[in-house]
Amino acid sequence: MQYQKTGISNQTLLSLYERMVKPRMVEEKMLILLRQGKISKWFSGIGQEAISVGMASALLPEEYILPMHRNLGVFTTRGVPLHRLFSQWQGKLGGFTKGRDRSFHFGAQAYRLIGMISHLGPQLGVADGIALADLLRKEKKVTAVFTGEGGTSEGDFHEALNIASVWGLPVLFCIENNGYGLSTPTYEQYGCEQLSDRGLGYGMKSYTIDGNNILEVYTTVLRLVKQMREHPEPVLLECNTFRMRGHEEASGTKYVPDDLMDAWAQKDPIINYEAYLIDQGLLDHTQIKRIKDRIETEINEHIRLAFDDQVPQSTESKELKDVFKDFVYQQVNPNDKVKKIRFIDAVSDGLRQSMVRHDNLIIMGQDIAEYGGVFKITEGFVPLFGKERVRNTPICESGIVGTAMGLSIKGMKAVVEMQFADFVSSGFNPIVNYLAKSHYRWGEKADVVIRMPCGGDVGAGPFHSQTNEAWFTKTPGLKVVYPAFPYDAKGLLATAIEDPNPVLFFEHKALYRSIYQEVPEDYYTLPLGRAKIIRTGDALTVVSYGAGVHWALETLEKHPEIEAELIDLRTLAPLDIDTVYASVVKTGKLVILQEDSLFGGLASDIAALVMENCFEYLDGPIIRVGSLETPIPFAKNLEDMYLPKKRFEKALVDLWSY
Ligand SMILES: Cc1ncc(C[n+]2csc(CCOP(=O)(O)OP(=O)(O)O)c2C)c(N)n1
Repeated sequence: MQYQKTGISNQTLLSLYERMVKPRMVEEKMLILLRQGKISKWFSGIGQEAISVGMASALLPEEYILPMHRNLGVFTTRGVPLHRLFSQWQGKLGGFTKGRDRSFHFGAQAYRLIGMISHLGPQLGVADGIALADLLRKEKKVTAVFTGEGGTSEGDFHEALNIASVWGLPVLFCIENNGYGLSTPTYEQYGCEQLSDRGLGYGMKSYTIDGNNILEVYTTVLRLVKQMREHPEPVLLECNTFRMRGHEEASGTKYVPDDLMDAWAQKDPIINYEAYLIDQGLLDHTQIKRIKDRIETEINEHIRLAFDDQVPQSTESKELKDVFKDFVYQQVNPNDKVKKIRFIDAVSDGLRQSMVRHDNLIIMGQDIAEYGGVFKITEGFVPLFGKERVRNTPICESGIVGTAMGLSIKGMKAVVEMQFADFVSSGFNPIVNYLAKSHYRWGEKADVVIRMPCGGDVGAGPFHSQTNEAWFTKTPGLKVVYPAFPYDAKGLLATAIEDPNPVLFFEHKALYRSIYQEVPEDYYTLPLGRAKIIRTGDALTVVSYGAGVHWALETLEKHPEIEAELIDLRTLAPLDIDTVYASVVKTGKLVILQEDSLFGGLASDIAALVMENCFEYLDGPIIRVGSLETPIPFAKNLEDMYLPKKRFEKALVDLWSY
């Protein structure tokens, strides 16, 4: 191995050595603990230390790094106390996740480290968001993010690199190419010669370097980040290395040819560097022993601390409370001035006034800038707020949701417009796995609102008509808002943006231009989690939300003989079930109308809750009404048959006369 130490002080040369030895020794200790059953799983980075250490040593402490499961050296180089890592791996209280997540699945803002989620790719987009925040604040910083070569096959890799390229974000994308993704060799993972070749396709600089050569990694990264701080742009850096142990310890390395293993053993980053330093007269065996003794003492002391650490004790209510960041709702009352506007104007006003109120709010979406979005919600925003805050995105829902998370990590707020709610499926993973779980896992908020133009009755067929709220109400950690009226839409959107937790904000397209209301001109808020009784009655209770509320109103107008109480849920998570209970206690009958196809939707859960909690007050079966269990058809007559309006009328009359 060729080392070039030009320009590096002897002190740095030695510290790079010690920084590599430390994670190696920690790992060796962990392998013993693993065999003793004292930790649950281990993903080894033995043989890959030069990449973690070189990268973390070249970056400034205030620059963010997003490491993976083989980057222990990033954590140790950043100075994370070992006992906290040991506690983390044992699920103890002194770790980073209160025992809620394992291994390297955590972040630590104090160390500017943002950990991975199991799905590998999503953190690449998060790095974009962090870098975007730095760029917007004119902080000359670089963000570094890791991926294995396996992770480069995920769409998230493509999306994140493309976003960074289009937006000129100073992200250093580091591919740790260690030969295997679990058991998959590189030739079954990708077809290009080397992964850095992909840089050309993204219009970015890219390099392949020897990832086992600490000085090559360190000096290359040092050079790159210096340029990137001054001239923000992404760089793709492929570091060739090898995975010397199994994917995780239990799975072994049987599928790796022996000669490959032997060849890479010769290239061990620590043994070679140690020999070099000795050869240069910078290190001798006494010093090596002293360094290793010091590290061993530290490891042993910290292991003791972790063993003495407590296992987390909790209660159901504490666990539930930690799913969301505390948010104290502030009521903002408007003055009396109102104007009659459409639903769509209310959403637009709410968004615009939030942009004025929060100068850290960024909105992102396809075609939302000069074009104003396909529904024109953001029309006229660019002259008011500029293109830095009103951002057109490439077509990359997953990457943009990740970017929004990155902005939040840096203390900003983000609103993402899905062009149609249907397309959220392309950004589903980061929403339900990253945003939803972050606060519970490691206490990090996700200050992101995802706007969802949704719903049928617009003749738009299977991919532009879905109302997919149930995909999200199922997932703890997400708030779901679904207004039916302009007044609610404006006030609830304002609150959703104030709230530091992730909110899915559903806007029914059929209501956009058909529903008018007198709405305060000023900024105001409305609390999440409160249903509204639209009309009172004693005969039965109708519960609905979104367009369903309007269908229920129309139907009830046709049947003045039915004195129904109509509840508009307005927010689905948190769900104001108490208002439903109180009404059912009064009326004894309940019909729930949802636009979504029936099975597994809100109506089913509300029916179950009412049955469990109000059984003795019921005077009839709880009736759920929803759409057919088919995709949403295009032709008007078919869509009419699919939607539940007619079935609702029959159910209403039947239950009333039951
Ligand atoms: C989306 C997703 N698919 C599959 C897996 C299972 N899995 C975990 S790690 C891994 C291999 C990753 O390979 P690579 O990105 O090269 O990183 P390495 O483990 O080699 O460091 C796989 C398949 C996963 N975690 N997430």
